[in-house]
Amino acid sequence: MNKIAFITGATAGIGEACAKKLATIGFDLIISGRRKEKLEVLKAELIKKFTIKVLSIELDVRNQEDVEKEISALPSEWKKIDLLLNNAGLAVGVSPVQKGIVDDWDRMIDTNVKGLLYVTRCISPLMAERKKGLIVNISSIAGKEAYPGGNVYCGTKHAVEAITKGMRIDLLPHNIRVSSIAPGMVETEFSIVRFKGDEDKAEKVYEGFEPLKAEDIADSLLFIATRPEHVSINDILIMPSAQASARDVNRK
Ligand code: NDP
Ligand code: 8X3
Repeated sequence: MNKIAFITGATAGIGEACAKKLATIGFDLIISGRRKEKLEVLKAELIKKFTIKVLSIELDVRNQEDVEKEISALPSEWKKIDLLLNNAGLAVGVSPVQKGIVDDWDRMIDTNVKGLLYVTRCISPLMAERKKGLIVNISSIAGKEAYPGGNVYCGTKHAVEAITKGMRIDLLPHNIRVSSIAPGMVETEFSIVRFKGDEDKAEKVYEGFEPLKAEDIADSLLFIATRPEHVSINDILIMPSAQASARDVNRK
């Protein structure tokens, strides 16, 4: 077996780009997400292009029982996970807090915070047993700043930042490196999801400037994953050149 990476949210955007990038350096991949058809399409593409093994797991990270069941049911050779990419996540809505939709809040907290924890709880002991591993959490500029209507999404990503720091301390004796990548605006399905399928609203987010591409984030992951074992890249903040902060975007 090659090195193995487990990716959450590999059906689109950053997760999909990271799967493709890790394939170029010979990782065998466990790709997961809720949309089974998308996983199968990606798996077929990866197997066709690269000489790697790919396992796809239909998984909603919010379901703690399923997360535990699926990871403990992995064949033993697939349990030797070298890299966990905690990427699955979403923003839902931009309502100010006084008009917030509780179901949207729950989806964000359950996915971005609790889902990340459920997966980490199952995979980090496997890494600890082998005394090696790398965990990369996808944070956001929203984990460093707050912006209007960002309230709960920013809260979840601030939580990811704090959890990343805590994980790094707890996993230190087990020789497990923990990194975070915090992107500014990346054009993916993110805004379509945030605006609940309203593609016009989603397009406007990226109007008048060049946003990051999912591949740019995959390049950051590649850099982290290819450092020698004595080097830990703790934190990458990566922004479009036209974006100086969560709110400052130079639109033409
Ligand atoms: P996309 O919407 O393109 O992709 C999100 C991925 O997360 C999909 O594969 C989706 O798969 C998966 N996902 C969502 N909910 C769940 C769930 N409950 N269980 C399992 N998988 C889930 O967005 P991005 O690629 O942009 O987002 C990836 C990460 O990057 C997120 O954590 C996001 O917060 C973060 N980020 C994004 C930025 C951006 O501007 N795009 C900037 C900063 C951070 P499926 O629907 O099949 O389950
Ligand atoms: C996604 C980027 O600016 O919408 O995390 O919060 S932003």
